[in-house]
Amino acid sequence: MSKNIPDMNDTIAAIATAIGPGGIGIVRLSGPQSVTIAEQVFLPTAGKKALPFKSHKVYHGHIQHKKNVIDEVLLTVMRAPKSYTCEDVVEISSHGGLMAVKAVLELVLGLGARLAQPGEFTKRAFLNGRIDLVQAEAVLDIIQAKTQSSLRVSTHQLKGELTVELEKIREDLLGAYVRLEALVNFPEDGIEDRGRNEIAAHLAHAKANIDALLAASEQGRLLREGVKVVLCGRPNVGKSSLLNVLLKQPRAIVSDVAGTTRDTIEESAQIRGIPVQLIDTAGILSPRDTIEEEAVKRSHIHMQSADLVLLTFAASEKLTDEDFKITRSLEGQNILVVVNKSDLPAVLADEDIRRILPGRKIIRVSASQKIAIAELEAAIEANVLHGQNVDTTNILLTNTRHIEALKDAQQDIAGSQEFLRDNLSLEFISENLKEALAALDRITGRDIDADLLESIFSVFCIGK
Ligand SMILES: Nc1nc2c(ncn2[C@@H]2O[C@H](COP(=O)(O)OP(=O)(O)OP(=O)(O)O)[C@@H](O)[C@H]2O)c(=O)[nH]1
Ligand SMILES: [Mg+2]
Repeated sequence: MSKNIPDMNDTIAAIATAIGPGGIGIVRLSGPQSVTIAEQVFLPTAGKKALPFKSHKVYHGHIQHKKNVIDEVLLTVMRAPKSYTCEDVVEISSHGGLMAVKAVLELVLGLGARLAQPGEFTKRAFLNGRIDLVQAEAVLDIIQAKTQSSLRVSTHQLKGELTVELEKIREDLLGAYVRLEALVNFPEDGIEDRGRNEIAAHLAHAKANIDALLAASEQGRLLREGVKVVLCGRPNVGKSSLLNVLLKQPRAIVSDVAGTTRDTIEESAQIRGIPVQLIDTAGILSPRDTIEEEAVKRSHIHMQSADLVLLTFAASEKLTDEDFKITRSLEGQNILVVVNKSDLPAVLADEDIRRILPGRKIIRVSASQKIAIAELEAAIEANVLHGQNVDTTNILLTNTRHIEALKDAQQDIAGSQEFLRDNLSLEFISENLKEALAALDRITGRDIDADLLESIFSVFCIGK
């Protein structure tokens, strides 16, 4: 395809399991030389009769180099095209831990295999036509999935369900295009009206399918990328205590000394299946030294980029100037008001808060007594999902790249529909349809340039 795409005739090798102590470690080879290389290093327990290795069979034996046994292993051969990459693949399962796996890898590299680039096995599966780009990206999403729900969505994508939906849209666009070309090339009196109606029907169908995919995509993106939730509030209201209960572990130091948290604390969590980056900030307003100045600066940076701010007050205290000041600094933000310490006698009324924060949802909780934490989690979920339920069976679109391309197609189709309504020349529509088709093909990888391919696979881990 291009200079950026490494040679497909090479045999590539990499450690496919996580590096570190573990039960087994796997070195994977793919390419025309993989079986030959395996034959040179692997001594089957069954002896010569094990040769030639049968496909999809597991062999017990030892990896040897110059008569030295490196490890006792299991070897699996998967011959082309029935393998992950559609090429001859060999997997050597040695004992886990760094040394054995590394020794096996070095040995096969010494015999002519080349160290695989990140994601190169999956890239080969794509370039050899076993999976499309959507499925290749789903592999990465599965590896990186942080919640059950995002894993479920990616598994659907890997099975090709998004591809099937995209194919339906493509068929409609092609249907419209073919009809259009016929009208342009064989203009006969009397059939133009019927032709235009057929094109309109195809376009409407394609657009409805795209609209449905995009409607669920916002939730899909959320499941994949997560949301940034920042805890704000003046010192001592219990921000760090809230962080700890939401994380379900004592991560931040909690004390009755105002100004306990001096640096921002970032942790990943799951709130009702949504991946969340939780950030606890320092409640400081008037920094006393350069460290506190830096803490305030960091808090502000996080606040600005937050998807949701949990603005925290203490039920046991009236609002103070500090509360007003913080509230003002959060103007324009998506805020959920949390009144903590609801186990103590209530001094702060909802009306007091509504006066400075009209129309915001207020949740009363107690971090230390774990009161109404489930309600707080539900309120966070409702806020970020805009009150909709996440139905993972509906979500097929999660990847920003796919969403953007589909939006392009949506626009092109809308343009075609407008031209059709205005009875404009069919050539205009033809151009728009071609663009829409190209946008779809960018998603599945039918039409993709080498640089984009490079950037997609470069974020994979080596060995996948
Ligand atoms: N009664 C009661 N006390 C609480 C509650 N939550 C936190 N506290 C106490 O309030 C004090 C301050 O809690 P922190 O979580 O450290 O407060 P913070 O907002 O992080 O404070 P800074 O880091 O100083 O800005 C501690 O003594 C906590 O034990 C609660 O729900 N009820
Ligand atoms: Mg704190």
